[in-house]
Amino acid sequence: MAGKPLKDDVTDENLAVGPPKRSAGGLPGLLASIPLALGEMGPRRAAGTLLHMNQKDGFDCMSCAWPDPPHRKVAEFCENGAKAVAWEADPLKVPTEFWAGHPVSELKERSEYWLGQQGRLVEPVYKPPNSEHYRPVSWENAFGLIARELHALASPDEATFYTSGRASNEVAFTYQLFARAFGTNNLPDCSNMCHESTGVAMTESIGVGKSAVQYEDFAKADLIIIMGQNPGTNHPRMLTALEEAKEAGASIVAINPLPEAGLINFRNPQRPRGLVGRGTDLADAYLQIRLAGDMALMQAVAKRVFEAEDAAPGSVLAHDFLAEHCIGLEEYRRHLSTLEEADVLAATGLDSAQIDDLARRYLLADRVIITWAMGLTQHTKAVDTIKEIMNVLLLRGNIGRPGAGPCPIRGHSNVQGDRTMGIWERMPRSFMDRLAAEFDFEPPREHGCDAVQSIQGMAAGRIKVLIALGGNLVHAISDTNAAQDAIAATRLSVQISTKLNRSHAYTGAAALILPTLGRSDIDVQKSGVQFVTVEDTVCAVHASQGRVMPVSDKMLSEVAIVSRLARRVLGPEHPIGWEGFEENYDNVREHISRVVGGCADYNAKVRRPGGFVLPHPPRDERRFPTPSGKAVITVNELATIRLPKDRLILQSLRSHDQFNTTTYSLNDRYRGVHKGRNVIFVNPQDLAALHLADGGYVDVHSEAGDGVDRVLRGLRIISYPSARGCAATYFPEANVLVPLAATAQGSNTPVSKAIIVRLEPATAPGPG
Ligand SMILES: Nc1nc2c(c(=O)[nH]1)N[C@H]1C(S)=C(S)[C@@H](COP(=O)(O)OP(=O)(O)OC[C@H]3O[C@@H](n4cnc5c(=O)[nH]c(N)nc54)[C@H](O)[C@@H]3O)O[C@H]1N2
Ligand SMILES: Nc1nc2c(c(=O)[nH]1)N[C@H]1C(S)=C(S)[C@@H](COP(=O)(O)OP(=O)(O)OC[C@H]3O[C@@H](n4cnc5c(=O)[nH]c(N)nc54)[C@H](O)[C@@H]3O)O[C@H]1N2
Ligand code: SF4
Ligand SMILES: [Mo]
Repeated sequence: MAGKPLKDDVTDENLAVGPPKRSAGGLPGLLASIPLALGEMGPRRAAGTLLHMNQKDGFDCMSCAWPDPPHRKVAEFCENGAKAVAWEADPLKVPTEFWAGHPVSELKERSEYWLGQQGRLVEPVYKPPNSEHYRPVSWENAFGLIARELHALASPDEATFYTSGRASNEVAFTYQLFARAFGTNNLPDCSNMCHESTGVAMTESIGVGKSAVQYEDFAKADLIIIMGQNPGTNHPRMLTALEEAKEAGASIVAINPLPEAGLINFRNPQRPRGLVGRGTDLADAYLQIRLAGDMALMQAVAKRVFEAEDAAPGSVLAHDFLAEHCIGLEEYRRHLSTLEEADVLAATGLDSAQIDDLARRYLLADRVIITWAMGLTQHTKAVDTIKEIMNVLLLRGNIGRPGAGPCPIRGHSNVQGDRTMGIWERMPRSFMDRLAAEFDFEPPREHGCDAVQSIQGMAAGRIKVLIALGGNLVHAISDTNAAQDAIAATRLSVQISTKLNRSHAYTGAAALILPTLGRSDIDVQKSGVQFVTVEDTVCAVHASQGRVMPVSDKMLSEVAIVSRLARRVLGPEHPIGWEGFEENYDNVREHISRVVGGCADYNAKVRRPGGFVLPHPPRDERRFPTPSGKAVITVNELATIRLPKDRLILQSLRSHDQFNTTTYSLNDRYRGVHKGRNVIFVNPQDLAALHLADGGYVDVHSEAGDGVDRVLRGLRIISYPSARGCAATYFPEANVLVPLAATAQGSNTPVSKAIIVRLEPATAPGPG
């Protein structure tokens, strides 16, 4: 067996808990990334890889969707970007003997950490029905097996085609085209579990579901409000942009139930002062709001804006902007006049003075940016909450001018691009019309299934084949046990993956794993070395070219896999030029330039250093492509979660050393947790009220009211200064607690941040 010895599976026996940090970055951040990269890749591979990351001629960091600054430094990556590339560029390969030695029954018992440590997947493998073992299979046979199952379906809608947001624009376009040429719009993606609420809300409010802010706007803002987001861990280089904004005079307000280190203070590892000094204090005000309290907070701010206008008529609202560009102002004003401060205080857990202060800052600022991520999108009322953010911004014209606007910060590095390319179960008619014209076929017009609906479809026997372009659906979706059963009921599950995860253990009756090149790998096709393109969270599109020698020549690129699969399934005579797609990705991009809005001249524009920025009518020209042609100020009924006695609201979130379902290590440095993940963070006053104590162990039961006892056992309690009544634990483990049907209204996103739970002393105390 080649490579380093296998690391043992992980346990929580060495769990160590210290106080939470009050600063992010600095020397520990810098030092944390380097040994990891060296350890996984070795010094030569590590240096060659890291220095190409996020450079104009290199590859885009595969981790988060934060943009690259216009002027790049030599080392343009962060600690978590380094971890992501070290994980992907791992020279260790899963050896052929692995499959005979490890039945799926055993893989099911392994942690994500262990699975990820087995190295890169390098050969296609097949698990036949009624077998516990995968075995190597040729690429040709693998495609043949998939074609056979797809052809056996009574309708194309009996298959679902999942995508995770690391896929490039080129493969995303090819994949959606394949699914639609096959005949289905079942194109669920990770976005369904992520920023779907953002897309729905912003499209209704302003006609575009993406950030109206660009990188340069941060340094021009007077006020930046960061809601429901932990950038110190999940978008680390955003802290550099915030530091620059701060130096240019912006004030920053953080709204978060947890005191997150990265929002409090930043020690920029690229500056001497950041390495040895005390860094930059970021948040000028920190509102430790209750989970799901944000809608009430935004309404309370808006109400104060109206009161200020009443006190000084004509001087507070953006009257010209509102008259020319918006509808709904008067209904909104009337609606807010009935808002009760007591309800706001109950929902937010804040006091009036804190809200007055936020409103005062908002009114003093000429240019305001509001950013958000999963803390807002994964709630029952997520869509309405985000529409309230849009309302607040519209009242003072904070959109379509420098230094101002809504700025949802997306998750996966290319999740936004995948949507632009057509990965969506509900693409608009205009896209489908262009697709039909370009390829001379009639794509299906009925909307397809999203991620939750796909699992429900599998459980009900309506969906029989799952194909997944990356990701780890079974562990990322809510209701883990139900999801496992649903996938087990399918005839075939196919995972196109770089590394092992639980979706390779919890499979359909038959299963295939197709190993693929990652973002950092050099990709050579018939026409030569290829590059791909990606879109970041601020709509900037640019090229990404792998720089690392692939560990095996048996892996195929994602574009090659999807093109070959399409040819095999649709037949060699199929009129779409799949073969050409694989030979030269320019051929895919030619089609993109004609089908995807804003992408004319795509091949030329993505070859410019730094790429280009997609058009965004509200941002560029204050044009709002809604049905009325105006930005819509919306009326949303306030809903407050009323907690039954002795219950808590639980959110599930990311540790510092994980990427979604991938665990890099068991540490969560900023929250003071080392060598363990089975923990629950609870406010000390809540602990006292519940007669529980720090260091004890609890079973966490979720109270969905549907008669199912969903429980996560043996979590170690950490007394933690979270907002009252609001606890936290890690995703993906927490997914066992979230019923599949518990989703956000309007977006169907699982409510991963608002699970009502009961804590009981652990039935089997200690690490379980
Ligand atoms: N290193 C690393 N980077 C990542 C990822 C990763 O796993 N690891 N994942 C990527 C992906 S796909 C995504 S979507 C993003 C996720 O980025 P984040 O949204 O930052 O991720 P979470 O860890 O879910 O953190 C949610 C934050 O919102 C707060 N919060 C929770 N509920 C509420 C609420 O009701 N109101 C308010 N105001 N705050 C709330 C939590 O306390 C926490 O600080 O990160 C991306 N980047
Ligand atoms: N409870 C709870 N659940 C959540 C969330 C939460 O906050 N709480 N967050 C949700 C969010 S925001 C998201 S985005 C989803 C994430 O859901 P997914 O995107 O499905 O999950 P990931 O863990 O990002 O997928 C990781 C896997 O992708 C594969 N992979 C990595 N790189 C590549 C590549 O280049 N190509 C291919 N083909 N495969 C690759 C690897 O095999 C790896 O194991 O989870 C959601 N689920
Ligand atoms: S901020 Fe995100 S995209 Fe940038 S280097 Fe860090 S992890 Fe990668
Ligand atoms: Mo995400």
